[in-house]
Amino acid sequence: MIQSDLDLFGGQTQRLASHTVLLPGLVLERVESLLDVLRPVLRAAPFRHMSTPGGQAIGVPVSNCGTLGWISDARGYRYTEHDPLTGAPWPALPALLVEVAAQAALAAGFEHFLADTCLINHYLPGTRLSLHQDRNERDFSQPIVSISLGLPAVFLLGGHARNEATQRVPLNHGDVLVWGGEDRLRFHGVLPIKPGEHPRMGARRINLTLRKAR
Ligand code: MD3
Ligand code: FE
Repeated sequence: MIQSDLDLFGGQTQRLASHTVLLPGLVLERVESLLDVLRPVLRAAPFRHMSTPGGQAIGVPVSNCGTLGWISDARGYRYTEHDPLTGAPWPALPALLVEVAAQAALAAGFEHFLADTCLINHYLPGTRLSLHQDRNERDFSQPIVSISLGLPAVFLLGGHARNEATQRVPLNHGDVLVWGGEDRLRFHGVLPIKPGEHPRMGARRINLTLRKAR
């Protein structure tokens, strides 16, 4: 996609850090198609709560699709080939998600991005995601692509140490965020979602993160 296409149904591309790019509204016209491919995935692998290795509940229910899925339990944070809830392989990663991820990555300057997993996060009003790094993927030179659907969120973009200052970045329905390179291991989180009702998604936010885990 070229810049002028982006402007037709999204806002201006915003560079938030050297290798972090916000593509406002990039998937707005493909939301229905995205929801169509997510429905069967979530039927086969429903959202579920996970706990940290220390035994604390994680506030954001998750699911996955792809050859691997991210999980957390007493044994740690990791990727598995099977859904621990059903024992079945994770549902296949829909081609549409792979395509959108590659397109967004390219628009952010990362060529040939081939996602093999999608982590699906479910937020209700009041849900937050505390500051963390994403370190379970094998190759940190690969970018991550995040798609936001539903209620708006304020995303916290930190530095390479937990105590560094954070930028607050609003993320809205249809926005896509891509980060990689030297930003890949930045600390990040999500402030508590404000109460509200999204006209298409209701009182929830769904975030898709497309990754190459292996
Ligand atoms: C990281 N999800 O699943 S994605 C996660 O909105 C996760 O559900 C959040 O963090 C969510 O691990 C945030 C967005 C994001 C954006 C830019 C980043 C994460 C980033 C820049 C650097 C590092
Ligand atoms: Fe993360």
